[in-house]
Amino acid sequence: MGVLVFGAVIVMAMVTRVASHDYGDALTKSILFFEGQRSGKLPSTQRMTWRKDSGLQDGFQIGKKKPTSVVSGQLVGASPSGRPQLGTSRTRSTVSVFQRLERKDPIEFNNCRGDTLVTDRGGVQFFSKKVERHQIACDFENDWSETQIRQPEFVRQVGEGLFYTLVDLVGGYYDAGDNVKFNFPMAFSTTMLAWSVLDFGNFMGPDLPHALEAIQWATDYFLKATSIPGFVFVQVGDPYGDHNCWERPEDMDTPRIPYAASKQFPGSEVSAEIAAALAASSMVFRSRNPAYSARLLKRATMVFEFADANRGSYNDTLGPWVCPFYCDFSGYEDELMWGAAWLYRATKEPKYWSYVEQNISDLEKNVAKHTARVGYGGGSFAEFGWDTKNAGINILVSKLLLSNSTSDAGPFIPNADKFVCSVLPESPTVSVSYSPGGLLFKPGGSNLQHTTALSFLLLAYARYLNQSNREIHCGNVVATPARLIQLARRQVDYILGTNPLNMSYMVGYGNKFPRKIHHRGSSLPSIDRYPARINCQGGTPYFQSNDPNPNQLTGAVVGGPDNGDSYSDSRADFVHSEPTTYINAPLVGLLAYFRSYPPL
Ligand SMILES: [Ca+2]
Repeated sequence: MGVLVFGAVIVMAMVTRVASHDYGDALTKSILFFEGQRSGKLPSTQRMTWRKDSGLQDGFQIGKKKPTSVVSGQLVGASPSGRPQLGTSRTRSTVSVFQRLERKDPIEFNNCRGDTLVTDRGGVQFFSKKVERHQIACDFENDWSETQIRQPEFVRQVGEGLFYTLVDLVGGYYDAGDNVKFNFPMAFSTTMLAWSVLDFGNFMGPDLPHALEAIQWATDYFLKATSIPGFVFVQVGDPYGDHNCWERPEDMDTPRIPYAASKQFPGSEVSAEIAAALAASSMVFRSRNPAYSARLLKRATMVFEFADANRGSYNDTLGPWVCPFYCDFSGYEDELMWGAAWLYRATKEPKYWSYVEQNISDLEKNVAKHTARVGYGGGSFAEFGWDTKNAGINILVSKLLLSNSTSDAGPFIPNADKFVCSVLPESPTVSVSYSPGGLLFKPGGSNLQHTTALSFLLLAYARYLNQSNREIHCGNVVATPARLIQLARRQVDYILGTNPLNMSYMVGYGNKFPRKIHHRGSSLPSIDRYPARINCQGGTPYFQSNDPNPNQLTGAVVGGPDNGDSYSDSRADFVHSEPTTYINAPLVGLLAYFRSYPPL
């Protein structure tokens, strides 16, 4: 009898294992993906070995180095002649929104040592008449940790917001299937990786060290991007030049223009998001590497102060260089609050709590104002992504409030509850949609970014609610923490293959997954296989090929199926077939939790 019961238990356990996904395998792969997106000098520990060093001159040289002794100079920051077109579609495009000035001849200037430097041709196509010779100094080791930020004399502005400098911007991540380093979504992805480790790091097992590496790969870069007082580098690479080529990152010869926010040309959203990433990451490293953690936190406070004191959107100061690529449609106020909320969590300093408390009432108003300009509206309670942080702010602050049982909770917990009620399919106030197969959908491209980000918030909030024995009422519908977790798991399972097509949307997970993802490095032969250079147009046949990508970008999660659960696996269909760091970053936390809590 005892043997029979034991046998039955084994059979049941086997059935459960077969029905469940291998979340541990998916977790490993979801983190491995970030190695495929690395820019810079790859370490000896690199596991995705078909990728090689790239962008090693970022910040030092605009384009391909000329075969002379002349060193290339730098162009940093730009104020476009035209206003950004906020009505532009949110999908990414290669259509220029303003007239560029073609300039083929080099521009000369002097560096601090008196050397004459010259830019490569084409590196400054948009300021042909405004450039003048000037002197720059060499003090780039200065750190924001100095008590007083002095006006930097070593980065001088000329013309329409044009700066020259030499600064190390090697490292960081390519955001998606191209080779531009967009710091705004990179910072959001970093914040979400850090939140994943803070809440779910205990469930990551042997993958935790890799998750920490993934975070540090970004924070090392952000320390460089904020190393000059009064400047925050927001992007490296001319997006038009980059998107017009289909090149491996290792072969890049498009203009690697660094763009910066400054006092005169603010970029509060990207600066505040970098501050959030640094603050959240400082908590991750607090016990593991106290000195590094302290450095991150100190920089976070300085960068936040810069973002708040010099308010403005990089949409307006960098215009067509950031829009329509990563245009901050929702305004910068949400990033300032998000940054302050993370700084409060990291420092416990009352001034950050006051900032959050005092500005929360304006947040919804501000977002409504900005979103009205671009034609998408509605409540912002269900908005969470690289553009809009509202739902994330409310959930993050609710954790602090629920654990401290503070008397004056403000609107945060009601707002967080509204978020849940806007996502739950059975809620009378649901504002997202679901495909027939059960996948969460929101308007815009790259849908799985919404699915993973909102599912992360559901899971995080469910655990905070559990700790305080709360449940949510959406009209007459009761939402328990268990229901929130169930919905989050349903979304993760869909991504991993529990869907009408029975296909995984994570490359390398399961047997059926996207083979022709929109990703330059993955779709071109690797350097190992084809060492000769493939130039800008040389990649076109690979882009147009019907063959599967030769290099597997393991762990990459693509934009996903359409709202009818169909997927065409087309390289050209970037809305559905392109992976991004901000799809994966929240998924890391989700997979870690489900790895430890498989379905009962
Ligand atoms: Ca925003």
